[in-house]
Amino acid sequence: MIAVNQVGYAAGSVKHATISGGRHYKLYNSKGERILEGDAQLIYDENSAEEAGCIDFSEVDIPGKYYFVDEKGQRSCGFTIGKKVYASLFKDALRMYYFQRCGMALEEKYAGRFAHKACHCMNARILYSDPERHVKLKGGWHDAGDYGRYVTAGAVALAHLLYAYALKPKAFKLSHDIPESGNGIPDILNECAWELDWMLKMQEKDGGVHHKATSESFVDFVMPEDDKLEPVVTPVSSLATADQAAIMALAARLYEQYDEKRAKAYKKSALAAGKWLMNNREFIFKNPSEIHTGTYEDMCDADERMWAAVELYQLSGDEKWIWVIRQILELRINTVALGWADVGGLASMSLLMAKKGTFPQDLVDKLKGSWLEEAERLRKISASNPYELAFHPYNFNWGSNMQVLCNAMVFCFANRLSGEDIYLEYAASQLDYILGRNAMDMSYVTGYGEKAFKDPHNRPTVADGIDEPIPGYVSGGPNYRACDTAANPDILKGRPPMKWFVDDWKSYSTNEITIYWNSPLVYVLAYLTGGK
Ligand code: 9MR
Ligand code: 9MR
Ligand code: ZN
Repeated sequence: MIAVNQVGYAAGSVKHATISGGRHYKLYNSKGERILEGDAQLIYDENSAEEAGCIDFSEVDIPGKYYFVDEKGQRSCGFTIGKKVYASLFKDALRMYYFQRCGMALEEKYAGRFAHKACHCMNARILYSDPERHVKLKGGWHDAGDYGRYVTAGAVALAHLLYAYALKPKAFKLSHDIPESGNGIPDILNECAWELDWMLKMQEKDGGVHHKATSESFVDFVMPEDDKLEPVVTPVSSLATADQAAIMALAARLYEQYDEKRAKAYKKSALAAGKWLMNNREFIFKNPSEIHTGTYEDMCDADERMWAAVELYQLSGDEKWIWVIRQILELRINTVALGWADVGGLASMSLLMAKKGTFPQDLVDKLKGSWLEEAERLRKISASNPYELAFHPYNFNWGSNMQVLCNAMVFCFANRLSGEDIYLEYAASQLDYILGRNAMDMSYVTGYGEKAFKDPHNRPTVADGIDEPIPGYVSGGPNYRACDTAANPDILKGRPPMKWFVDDWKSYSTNEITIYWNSPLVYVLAYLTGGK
């Protein structure tokens, strides 16, 4: 088998594919002309439990369509070499957020055949603090294949999107074809405002932010407008409050130029959350026993607090936040992680993006050092296996594709810090994996690739009666600890970690979709295509 990036390779870039089950390969163009032929060197790959090798065909650079054939005569998926191979993928990866919008009818004009009525417009009940109190809570993005709305998950998705925008604004000049398009504000900001404005409603007057709003249990597989279960707002958590402080402070900076009113509201929210954090130093999080939806539980809020401090310092210039950063760094938290549970990497990224002189130089040096160390660690792992994936078998957890893409983010940002192009090559090899250069021979983005996954654990996709899924959604990916009825040790026994995946909507632990699995893809595509 020869596994390729099924979407394609950018002209002028390094181009790699992975061969297994034999070493001889031939490359053909769309006219059936043989362009290249050779033998790869095979080595054992622990992630796929196969002998496999890397094919370097970078010399082939004429725009067009191609495919490989292996020594058994098996044809690979087709792929393109071209200048703008990721343009349409990038747009659909962003339009995903429009499709996740809650509280708004998705009109045919923008949503096509996936249009549906407005959902979850009823008031929500506040749990514990004031059971009689009901609040207006329209808006936000559905978290995933379920209809929950979670502050911490939302903040992290927003962070990937907004830091990408801050780093590579040129990549975001495109219209998303959403209702706000053409209003003079970049569509990435239009889209993110849908979530940010909802997050404002999750905040109490004292600055504390409620952790999430979901029904008590997951609803069946119905369209969102048919979900009549009452939304319940769970208690304030320090995790949500710190994430809110950070993301609102960032948003206040980015929206100022375009939308003063919003920027002001975001600033107010960030400062109130910051005040709450200083008044509530001890860790607080409670997952109510009557709520059975996703918990996003996280035992440590130090990394969230550090991210908040980094952003609040840039917003307010208040020196106490430098003191907080120093205190937290004493705890030796992970300062490179970019997922929903550990956000230390978001703190570092923000601090390292700030203008020279903003933060004390010793902090800059320290965080830059850890970042480049992590990039080197990941580079060595990638360089040692034929898929050039920065993964060991134990990395295949729930949402492994997010980790793959977050590793690509680490490479991208390491390129910014060091100027070394080698990191771009490794960012691209992680992207290759997502788009088909993997042992499943599968593209993990709906609608993109000859063998793209089709059957996500996504309520609208199952309930809408349309065969095809909405394009541009990233799957969670192989999960060696899968625990659902379609993927579990009884069914997948003996499979290697890289193949512990089924394209079946019933497999929520391998094949769901989420807002924070698309966002690192957006970041990576923006970085790789957004120019200098
Ligand atoms: O649909 C739910 C999905 O969004 C969650 O990620 C997942 C894990 O919390 O749970 C899914 O719901 C399942 C529930 O946990 C168990 N019964 C079957 C539900 C739907 O497949
Ligand atoms: O993405 C989350 C993953 O890292 C966890 O292992 C998993 C189990 O706790 O939960 C995932 O988050 C789900 C959330 O709880 C509910 N909405 C769907 C999310 C993706 O499956
Ligand atoms: Zn909704």
